[in-house]
Amino acid sequence: MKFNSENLKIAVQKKGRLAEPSRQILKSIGLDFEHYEGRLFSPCRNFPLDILFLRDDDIPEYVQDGVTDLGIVGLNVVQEKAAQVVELDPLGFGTCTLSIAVPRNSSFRSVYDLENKRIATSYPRVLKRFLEMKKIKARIIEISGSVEITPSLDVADAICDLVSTGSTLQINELEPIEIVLKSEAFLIANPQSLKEPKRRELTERLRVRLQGNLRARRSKYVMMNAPNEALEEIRKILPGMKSPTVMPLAEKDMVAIHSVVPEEVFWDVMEKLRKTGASDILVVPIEKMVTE
Ligand code: PRT
Ligand code: ZN
Repeated sequence: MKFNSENLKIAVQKKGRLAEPSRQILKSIGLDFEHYEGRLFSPCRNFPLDILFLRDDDIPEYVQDGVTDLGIVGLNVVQEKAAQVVELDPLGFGTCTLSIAVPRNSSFRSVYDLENKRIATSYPRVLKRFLEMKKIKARIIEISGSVEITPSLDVADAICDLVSTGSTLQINELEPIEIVLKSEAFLIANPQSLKEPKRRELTERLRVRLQGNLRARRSKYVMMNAPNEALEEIRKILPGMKSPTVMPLAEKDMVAIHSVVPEEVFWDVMEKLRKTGASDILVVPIEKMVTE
């Protein structure tokens, strides 16, 4: 297998939390590539793209140095490495927060109570910046793993670690008191590569596809029947998007209305629609969505 220098290159996590969803999102935008354990590199069969499988910690630097044009990695890692890369798009997976947590039985209530205390973390740079911003002087203890056990070992008074479900904190009798960073997987790019017309064009093609997928995932396709006279009101309720599709029904004075509704306002819109007399509301997931 040969590395093709003409091809665009993207680095994704080899093994870990972001590995499967990263490969999944690339497959979902129609890229055809092989993957099996131990493989470090895969060319796409149907797009001029090579995929490199790396440790997530190395991805920001590889992208910064131009070894790859693009990367998929948690924002937390990008910020901690302070790499010179462009944060292009959030990808909607790997969501977590980098949070400060304290022992549940401690007297610490806010981050200001941690003045002159010890905070253990694997994210010293991000934490340092945060504490400086808040003008809090605390000792940062850099730990590479199992940060959550440090308070019980009296190595630290508090921790600053990634949290998703919060169950790790709970098991260790810790409670979060402050969010330092909200993170999710990001598409990042090498700034130089974005300036080269050919590479930029390929990157944009990938981004359009990714956006199409993300938008689809964040929206639902809604179909309903409604009395003719409710149409105006329904139009006002259906948010943004293009105007809805309206079709006459066999039943007199009734129409079928189809529209796309963003996930975040979905229930709100549903409740309002029902009040207008809309009935037989059917909601289906959207697989892809390309607008403009
Ligand atoms: O081997 P490599 O260096 O590539 O991987 P890694 O072990 O450094 O990272 P990995 O695979 O654990 O995580 C990769 C990325 O996933 C992180 O950089 C984050 O961007 C993202 N992510 C999302 C998380 C979590 N959620 C998460 N919960 N990374 C780690 N965790 C930890 C958390 O700190 C806790 O210890 O998982 C544990 C369970 O969390 P709770 O809150 O669900 O209990
Ligand atoms: Zn890592």
